[in-house]
Amino acid sequence: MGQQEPEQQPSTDPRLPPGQRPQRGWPVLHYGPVPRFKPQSWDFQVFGATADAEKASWDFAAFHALPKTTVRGDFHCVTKFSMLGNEWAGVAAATVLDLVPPDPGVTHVMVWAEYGYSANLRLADFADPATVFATHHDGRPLTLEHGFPVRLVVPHLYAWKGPKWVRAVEYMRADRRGFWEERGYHNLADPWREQRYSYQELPGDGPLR
Ligand SMILES: Nc1nc2c(c(=O)[nH]1)N[C@H]1C(S)=C(S)[C@@H](COP(=O)(O)O)O[C@H]1N2
Ligand SMILES: [Mo]
Repeated sequence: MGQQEPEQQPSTDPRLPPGQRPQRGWPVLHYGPVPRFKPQSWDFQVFGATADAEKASWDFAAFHALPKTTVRGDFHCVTKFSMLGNEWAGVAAATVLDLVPPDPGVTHVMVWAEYGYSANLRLADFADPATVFATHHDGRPLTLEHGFPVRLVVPHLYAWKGPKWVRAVEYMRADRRGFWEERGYHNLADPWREQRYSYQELPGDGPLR
């Protein structure tokens, strides 16, 4: 460690979780390359423990015909910047749960993106009314770098729980770690509890590693 963090002005904005600072502009942050969008082969799948044991899938047109919602939410990156007061439009995760009901034993979901990026969520976090498969930010379509055509946004959790370039949702009867959760990030990711790293996990916060 050695080096001290520079002293920071305490921010009084009540929307800022501990250790976060407000960010102007919108940085692009992800692991790996930006995937190409191929409209002909693009689909959005729901698989795993669905109520009828069938996989569901929407092509690009069908996905865009789903009922839309708009939510306001903050965006907290674990690297400590927060973007406050975003407007996200898209398909509510709750709508996906309505259209493709999970088996009653489902407790968690894995949200899958291009190139195998994934993030696991408790069913209650996924079902939150503000959790949205966003196609638009502040009235404008997402750019490729920010996840076009669809990214997940879970405003009450750190932003790594929101995969860009989403392709699938897997319903699960037990918890399993996603991409960053396997690489040292906290399984639950609540910014208000500063759940940044897996070494902070308490018994029951995540599956055994
Ligand atoms: N597919 C994919 N989604 C991802 C990531 C990634 O590496 N790959 N990084 C996450 C992290 S850590 C953050 S902070 C946000 C950043 O989103 P932005 O680039 O739109 O700011 O995307 C999240 N979604
Ligand atoms: Mo992040």
